[in-house]
Amino acid sequence: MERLLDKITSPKIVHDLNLQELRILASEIRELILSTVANNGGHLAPSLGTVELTLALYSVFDFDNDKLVWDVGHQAYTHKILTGRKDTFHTLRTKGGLTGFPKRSESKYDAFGVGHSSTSISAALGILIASELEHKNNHVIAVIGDGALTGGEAFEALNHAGQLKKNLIVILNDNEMSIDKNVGALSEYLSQIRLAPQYRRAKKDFEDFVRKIPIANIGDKILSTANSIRYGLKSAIVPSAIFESLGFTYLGPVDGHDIKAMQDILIGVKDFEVPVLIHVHTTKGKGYKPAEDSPESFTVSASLISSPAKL
Ligand SMILES: Cc1ncc(C[n+]2csc(CCOP(=O)(O)OP(=O)(O)O)c2C)c(N)n1
Repeated sequence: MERLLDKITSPKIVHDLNLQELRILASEIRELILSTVANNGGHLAPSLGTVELTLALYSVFDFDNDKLVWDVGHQAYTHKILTGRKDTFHTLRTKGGLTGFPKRSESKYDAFGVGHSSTSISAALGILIASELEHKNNHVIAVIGDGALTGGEAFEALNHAGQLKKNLIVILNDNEMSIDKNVGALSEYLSQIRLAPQYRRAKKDFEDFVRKIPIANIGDKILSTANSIRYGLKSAIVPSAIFESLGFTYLGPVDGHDIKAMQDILIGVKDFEVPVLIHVHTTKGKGYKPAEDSPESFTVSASLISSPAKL
């Protein structure tokens, strides 16, 4: 039976796929990544985590004009597969074959050569400024992991972008992991943001409950007291503070395996006139249980040859 993947002879074809087809394509891509890494080794968990994110990006943007910049680059296997390299993907990381990272001489879709972490926002901003000087009307997107975001160069670029007020789109691929579990103040901050939707739900449940208290106005009085407490609580877990202070519009967190949710946000930010940061929450190793359970073992270059039965 012909796979959907066989029809992807150009990234533009992704535009014509409906949601169900995109989900089928996601599982075909996962199979290709797994079978290739089983033979050649590679960075499995980071790339399994970005399959849906990459498909959402390719379904919304036109990367013949728009530019996509990956950080570190070890999560870009789906990007390679969609951009004319699916038939040579079996040569990944072999002599004369495809490289494990985006490389400009390998494809016009590899906007920036990577390997070094924390460079994507800076590179994307440079590309955006250059595009404007050339009067090109294209979108520029940086995808950066929560680990790479802790690098100083990433903050220099956020600082610069916030001041320039251009439509730079930064996607924070937050899987709570660097090579191992992420640590530090920024990591703690991001986990507070991820908790924020639960906080919002809890707040609504509380308000509904109090309003149902039958004595006239008592419910409202409790609510106004609760509101002052809530503002204190909110400043402790307000989702967007750091990024908004740097001049970015913050959106999220969004489920990075929900293609539709990401498409909706990406379409929405296309014509923003300010930089935007979309916080995407993903599972490292998604779809391959051993990699989900111990993503650190599959973040560094790993071969599955020793455990083919798991495939
Ligand atoms: C300057 C630099 N330091 C260290 C590394 C090694 N390194 C490769 S991947 C990685 C973790 C990146 O974590 P994250 O950005 O969260 O991406 P994830 O693997 O979780 O998708 C690190 C530190 C590197 N590539 N460059």
